[in-house]
Amino acid sequence: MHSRGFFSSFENTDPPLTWIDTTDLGRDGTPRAAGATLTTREGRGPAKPATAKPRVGFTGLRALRYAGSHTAQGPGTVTNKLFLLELPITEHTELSYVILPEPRGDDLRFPSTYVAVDLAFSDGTYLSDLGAADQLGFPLTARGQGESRALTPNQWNIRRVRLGVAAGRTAVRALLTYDFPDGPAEYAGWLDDITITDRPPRQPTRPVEYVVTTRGTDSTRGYSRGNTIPATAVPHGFTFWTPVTDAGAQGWLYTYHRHNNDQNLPALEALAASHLPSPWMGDRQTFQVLPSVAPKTPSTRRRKRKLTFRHANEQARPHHYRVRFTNGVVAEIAPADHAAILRFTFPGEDANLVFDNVNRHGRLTLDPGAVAAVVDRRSSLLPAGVVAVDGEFAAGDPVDLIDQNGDAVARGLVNYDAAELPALLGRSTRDLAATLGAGYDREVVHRDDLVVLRP
Ligand SMILES: [Ca+2]
Repeated sequence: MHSRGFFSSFENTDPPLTWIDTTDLGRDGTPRAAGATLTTREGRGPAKPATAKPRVGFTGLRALRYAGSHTAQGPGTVTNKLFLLELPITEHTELSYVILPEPRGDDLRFPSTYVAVDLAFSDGTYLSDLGAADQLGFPLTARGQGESRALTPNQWNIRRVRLGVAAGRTAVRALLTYDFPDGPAEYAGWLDDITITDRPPRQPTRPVEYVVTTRGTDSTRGYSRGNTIPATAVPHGFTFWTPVTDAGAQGWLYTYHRHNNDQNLPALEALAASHLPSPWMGDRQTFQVLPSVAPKTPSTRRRKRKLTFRHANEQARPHHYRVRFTNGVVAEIAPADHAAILRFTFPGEDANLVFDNVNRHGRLTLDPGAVAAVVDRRSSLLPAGVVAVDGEFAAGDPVDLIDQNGDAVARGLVNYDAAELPALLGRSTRDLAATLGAGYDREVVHRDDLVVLRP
């Protein structure tokens, strides 16, 4: 905690809970609980969230677990204290948090949503007494949040509340309250990223500034929250331009949270042109580019080249996409009617761009001798040097030539259909011509149709 604000994501580097499983005391010194219990402690995050990555927080690796039993018939309420604060509130102070209420059994009253963060002030008042409302206009009280029906169970929901109603007071405790009118019930969920900070209201001057294009991307095949991509595009433009978290996909190009890495960070594998009408329809044609600060020649492999970032460092607008990766590189996209302008800002001397596309047509794996022939001697690729064939392609299609580590070393136009090649592998052109006929002495990829990717 410092004087200018408060933040905890319940990570090892954040302020720890001041109190674990501890009921708040009222002004008269009695525990603020009636007919319900509540435990509040740090944990690993939800086990089976609908679209988020499981067993991590919304950010970071940890979150606050809340869980309790409502034993009374009719109303029950309980308030736990979480953090000790000493925080003056101004007209611009904002409280925010993310909350994931878990469904309990098949209880469609969703008692887990009747939960809200509250603040106790030094004058003995509570935020929940002051008529504060969340960003949707619903009361920021536990009862008001549940009755709003606006908290989606099993999803991370953000709640923002401007604290101007409490300006001039000093927050001394952060609290969590459950308040449900119709017990008995069981309830539980997760809380993360409690933030109290001065945030002057933003005043958008143009309609596009109201739009966040990543909205709708926290989707899976099983649960759509929009199934969108964060496209930058001009109205009726010829192409979309989008960041891509799975550069091997032609459907779900960008996943907001679920495919985060071990540190719960998202990563981009490309910035791409797209015509995607829907993830169920799939894209057609692709063009991908990604900056790299790898010294010498960067790896083209998706898992090696991808760059992590935080959504907080991502501005996703219809007219401008900008992300600052954790390695300091900044990538930006501004769309035009038939193309886009991309700008990359590198922190140091090593500055590369990796170009790629989603290639489902074919990959030929080369033995080391063939890699040397193609890369070092710029020779044509012959059947004898190919050890494996992957994918679907016809003669004339582009294919990737990869080494036995899986790295693409060249790309070229293949002279055979995929179905023809397996019978030819490892055999000399002379042998093939003798046994299969004159047409089979041709190269797999002619040197004139090759682009070497590795110098
Ligand atoms: Ca966290």
